Amino acid sequence: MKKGILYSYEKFLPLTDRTPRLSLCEGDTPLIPMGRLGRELGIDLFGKYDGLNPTGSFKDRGMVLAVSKALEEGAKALICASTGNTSASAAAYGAAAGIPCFVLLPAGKVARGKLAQALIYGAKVLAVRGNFDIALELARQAAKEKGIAIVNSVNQYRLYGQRSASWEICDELGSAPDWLVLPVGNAGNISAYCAGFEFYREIGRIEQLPRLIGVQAEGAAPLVRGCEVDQPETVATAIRIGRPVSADKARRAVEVSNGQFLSVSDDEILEAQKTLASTEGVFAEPASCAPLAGIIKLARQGKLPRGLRIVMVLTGNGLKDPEGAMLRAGEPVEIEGTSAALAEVLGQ
Ligand code: AN7
Repeated sequence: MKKGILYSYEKFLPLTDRTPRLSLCEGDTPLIPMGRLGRELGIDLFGKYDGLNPTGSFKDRGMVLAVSKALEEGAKALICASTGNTSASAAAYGAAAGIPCFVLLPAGKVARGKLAQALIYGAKVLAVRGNFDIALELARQAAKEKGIAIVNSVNQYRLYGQRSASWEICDELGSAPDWLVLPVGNAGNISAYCAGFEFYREIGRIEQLPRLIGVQAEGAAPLVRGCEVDQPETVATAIRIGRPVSADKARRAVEVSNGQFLSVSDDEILEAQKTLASTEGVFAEPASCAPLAGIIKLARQGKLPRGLRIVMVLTGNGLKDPEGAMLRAGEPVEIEGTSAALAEVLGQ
């Protein structure tokens, strides 16, 4: 059987006979039981490790469909703005599809690994002097004027493909979790999860929606604050977004699922990243650790009911942003190349 979400969820996606079936074998990512952290927090905790997708983030789920549909519609080029992961994914699928890809990034604010990806996949990479929100505005205008396919989440197929993550979770657990906790930047993913769960409820695969808990970084928390943020700032550069395109859909997702938005500080994010890696052996990028930071914060406030089954979405791989991780990881211990020096450190 061929792999990738256009195969595994063919029936649930808007495909036609003329849609090319691109695949980099995206999706089917592990749902990792996190027993040590779960016991500490008094919950049944899982991490949906979407950092194991082909380009290292959940974006591949939507990109494979968006690029396949763009090909079906005769597109000759792709364009997107990105905080990093969308550009890596667009560049990879553009390469696989054999069409050029233009990406607009906020200059100096994209993790090195993501930048390396977009470049090596052969995209035309433009560093825009301005933040993501400005870059997206430029990309939308250019797409309209030049007739290039935009593959940001304003492209409906992106969110459609991203629904696949919610289906995988339900298929594996046999039901919906009690809570689903995920980072929120441009607010597309939380909207996609909601639509995915609603669809599964409609066709009788699950009985009720999980509570959707959207976690933002304090310096880029328009949905928590209820107003746009002109100069978003956070160490979690993936979610350094002040004007989320899917804000309305995300608000609705939280409302219908009886969920909530909350924010965590950069310090809490980096601490959660270290905790996740050193307690469970899973390395996720800073934005992807906002959910764990949020869960820990709720536990400290006495707002985390015991015994819940909670899935947190680990949206991106930690290897994308070594500099972010090194802020908390510390430095190696340097020793002389002698067995005496080693023995001293080992203490035996
Ligand atoms: C690791 O790549 O917006 O709320 O341009 O890379 O759906 O935006 C990335 C977002 C969470 C937030 N985690 O998801 C981009 C971009 C990671 C991310 C998000 C992003 P949305």
